[in-house]
Amino acid sequence: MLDRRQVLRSARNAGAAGLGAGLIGRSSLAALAADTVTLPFANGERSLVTYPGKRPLIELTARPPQLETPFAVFNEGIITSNDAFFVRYHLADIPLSIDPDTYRIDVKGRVNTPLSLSLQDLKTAYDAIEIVAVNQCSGNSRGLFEPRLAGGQLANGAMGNARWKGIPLKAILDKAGVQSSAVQVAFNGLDGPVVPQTPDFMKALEIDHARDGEVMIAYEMNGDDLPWLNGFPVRLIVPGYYGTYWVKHLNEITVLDKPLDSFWMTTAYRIPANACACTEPGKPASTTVPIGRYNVRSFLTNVADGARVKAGAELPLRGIAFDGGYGITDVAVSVDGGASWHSAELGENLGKYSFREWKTAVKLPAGQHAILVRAINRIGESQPSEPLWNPAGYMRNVVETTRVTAA
Ligand SMILES: Nc1nc2c(c(=O)[nH]1)N[C@H]1C(S)=C(S)[C@@H](COP(=O)(O)O)O[C@H]1N2
Ligand SMILES: [Mo]
Repeated sequence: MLDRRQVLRSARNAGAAGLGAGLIGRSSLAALAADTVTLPFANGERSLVTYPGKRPLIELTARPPQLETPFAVFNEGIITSNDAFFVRYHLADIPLSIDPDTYRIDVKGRVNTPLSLSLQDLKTAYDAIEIVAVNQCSGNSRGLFEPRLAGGQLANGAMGNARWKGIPLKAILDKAGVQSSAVQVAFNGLDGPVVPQTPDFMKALEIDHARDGEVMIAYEMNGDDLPWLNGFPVRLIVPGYYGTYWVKHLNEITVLDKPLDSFWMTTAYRIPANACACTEPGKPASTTVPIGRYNVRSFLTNVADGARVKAGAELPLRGIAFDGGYGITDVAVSVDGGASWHSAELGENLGKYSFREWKTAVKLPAGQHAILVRAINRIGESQPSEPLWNPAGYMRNVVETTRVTAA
């Protein structure tokens, strides 16, 4: 199944031969483009860099590579191209060479029959499924928080929407036979810390979630192999849930009879345990829970903040909206500061985990205007008009405002 052509194709995706040599540092791996961009917050100057298999993307860090998608990409369509998809890693020891022929995923722990699956097994012994789903980092838009806080200073480009093909995690767990003592399933990938003091990146899902039939092990993204930096050759897809659970270069699945005791579950990626997942700015949360589903977000993609538009003329507006898997039912636009809203037309429905396109048009008289966009999902959740705050800078979803001058 995995023939030479495919292997070559994945090598090409990953930047041809010599991956190892190339992936070591920015100086050798990423061609530094002359271009820079300035994200809309203090210290927002960034380089655009080109990694193997990627077009120029916004560099957050070089070691490990962390790349943000330039926002204009989201106006190209509701599927985010593989070469434009953002990249997030925690640990600098990322895999530099992977042999698809010997790659194995171990399934172990509280199972009746431990498994060691090859890519060939995954692709041939199980029925494939496809889901279009948004992958969004918990800290997407963190740089826009006020007061500012620590962590990757991202604008709105740490998200993307792709068609994932793979097999349901449930199929593998059923094959292995989950024991009745199971409470969680833990996931580990090939990357690791540079120093042993740093905790390895591991995540876990509750056993019922892991077996819901939608959580999947993906080996294709938008009809091609996964890009190297997005988890080649396989990653976990957790539809509707923040990217932190979407473990890349997945090679270990462990069924646990007690909750995973990992820094990345017990300390990091936790949100205040209240309805808004928020605290008073600057204040810690008294109790926290692991981050879960996406809240509702919507963006205008065809008009940039600060744009000049023609006064009195029809101004077409379009953009994207998504949520944690209930599905977007309405997107509305306001040009009077939120006093009145009018609903946009929704585009093709690629499923409840996908970006949903929206379109409408407005006419603006000469002067300064603010275009507000707000979405609502099937269970009536929407977006706050004032930003919420939490100590880790997660889950930003304020109603977005785009300022334009009509003349
Ligand atoms: N192996 C591995 N998987 C990982 C991570 C990581 O550091 N290592 N980071 C997670 C986080 S926090 C996010 S947001 C997503 C980002 O996916 P991407 O890099 O494909 O965009 O990967 C997740 N999976
Ligand atoms: Mo993330």
